[in-house]
Amino acid sequence: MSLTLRSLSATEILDSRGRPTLAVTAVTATGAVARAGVPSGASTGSREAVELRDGDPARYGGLGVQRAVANVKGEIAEALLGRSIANQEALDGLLVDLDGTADKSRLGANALVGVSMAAARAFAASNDIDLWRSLIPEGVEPRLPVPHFNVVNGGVHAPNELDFQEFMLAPLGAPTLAEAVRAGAEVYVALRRLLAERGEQTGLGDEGGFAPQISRPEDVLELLVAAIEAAGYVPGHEGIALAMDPASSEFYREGAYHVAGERLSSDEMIERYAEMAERYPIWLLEDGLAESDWEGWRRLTSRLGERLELVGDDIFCTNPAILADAIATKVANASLIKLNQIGTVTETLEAMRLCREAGWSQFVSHRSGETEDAFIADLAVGTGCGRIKSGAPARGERVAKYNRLVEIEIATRLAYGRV
Ligand code: 2PG
Ligand code: MG
Repeated sequence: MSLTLRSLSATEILDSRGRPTLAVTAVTATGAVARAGVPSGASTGSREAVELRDGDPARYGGLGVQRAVANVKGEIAEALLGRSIANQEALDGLLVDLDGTADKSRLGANALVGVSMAAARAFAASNDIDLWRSLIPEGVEPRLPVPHFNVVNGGVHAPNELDFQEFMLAPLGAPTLAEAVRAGAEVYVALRRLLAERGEQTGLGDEGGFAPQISRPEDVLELLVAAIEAAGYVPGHEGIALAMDPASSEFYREGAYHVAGERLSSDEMIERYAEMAERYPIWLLEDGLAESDWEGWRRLTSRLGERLELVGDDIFCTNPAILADAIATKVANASLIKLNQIGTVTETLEAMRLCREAGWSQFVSHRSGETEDAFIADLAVGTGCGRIKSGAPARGERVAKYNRLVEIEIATRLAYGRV
């Protein structure tokens, strides 16, 4: 009785880009109240579960989510009220069946993921435990993840000439999560100073990183190494390493990668990454190649897989079926993990399980459009995956996740670091 759902509601709220998204509230029969905010991406994979948007040009340029809100309050609530939330798998299975489409386009993946997250949180709340504790898979040690601070933004996240979307600081050598956060924040400040000294713009992109008018990725990497040193840290695996998400599907056209005015084949792009990894302390590369370039990905993995974490985002879309294929054919060695790409907590955990069992890393991620919801911090801790990205160490919706991790560290003294 206590773990049944008494009410389920949703409202249209704003995300960090000023676009509408959903907040879903679940209340249990015992009165536990849980809320979830739904994130939204800009550089989306073509096989992501579908966000339901109203398409009414008179409201928010067609981006309203009133239909998704109505689906939560109507059809979904009708199906779920009075049901137990003790079994997340069963509940998510119900949501998937109710939607009935392969891409969750009927009720909307934004509606489904909000309900799934709120239900998971309501379950933890009604058991009086932290969310991360109720997300621990069998046999897994929870752990505080290495935060990846996105401090330079380009691609579709910023109006500059930089083709690569994200340049991240990864404090692999920090002794604790709190020290990792401090390192990220101090380098961020040093970077702003360096940019200003060089006459570069210090305006921000969608994820809170700076968006200077620099086009060559190597020039950004150079700048980051200088900023790390200027802040008194050591660049490298023992100190602060670098990570990139070029989000290369966005600059892959007619079979070629278009970077800073150059036109590169898959193999040329791979060699360019190899050179960058040689010259700079890069440890992780996400979406180095496009989602449609599976052959290129395989060659990238055989060329650099020993040396770099090669993370697939747009190419896998946190989709267990796609990941099963990819694992079998050694397309990468790691996967990005985004709840709203697949649409339920259960399927997200399933994608992570497949990766874990195959020896692939899992990199838990925010979206470029975010809310203050810090669900992903708990997800990364509970699953012990060792890696998270939530944008810059600045802006409320980004730091909400890092602050939540610090709070968990203080309360638990869990181990920090990648596994
Ligand atoms: C990405 C994400 C998050 P978006 O490409 O990894 O950083 O961007 O949410 O726009 O897909
Ligand atoms: Mg990405």
